Amino acid sequence: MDYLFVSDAHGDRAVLGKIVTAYQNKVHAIFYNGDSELPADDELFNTMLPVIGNMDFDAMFPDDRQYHDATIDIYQTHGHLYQTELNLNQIRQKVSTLNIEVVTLGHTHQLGAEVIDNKLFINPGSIALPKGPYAYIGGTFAILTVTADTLQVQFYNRDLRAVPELQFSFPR
Ligand SMILES: [Mn+2]
Repeated sequence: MDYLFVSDAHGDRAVLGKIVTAYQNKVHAIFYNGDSELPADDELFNTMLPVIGNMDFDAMFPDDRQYHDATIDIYQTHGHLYQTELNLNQIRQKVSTLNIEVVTLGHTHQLGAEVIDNKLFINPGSIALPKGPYAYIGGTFAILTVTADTLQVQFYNRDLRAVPELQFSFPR
């Protein structure tokens, strides 16, 4: 079962459209982690599950989301409400009481997949304005593949190509 995460498009609607078209029938859900700068009634959000970012000004976006299906439990938020630009202390506190396996964030524009407090934190990076050591890729998103005993994360570039050095596997 696959789940796609994308964030921080900052007005680059075209690349989001490309991702939705390519993946909407291939993954179980597409999470949009904030800072689209699009209205909440944009038809892209008929397919993607959004949360509000610090650069979104449509109050119809939710602050966060707890996603649950038969395969996985995920907590989604942009990150600014927990000041993730400083550190992960507040978000770690927030999710400590939640019965979830995956936390997904945006905001920093830096990709990451890391287990913290027994939860997998996935930041897909920014699809448009990447920062940090992987900014040279030019923008990324991530696909989580859930199997019976692993959580696998593969990052992709804007051409929808897997980045070979950005593939990670974690035991469940
Ligand atoms: Mn942003």
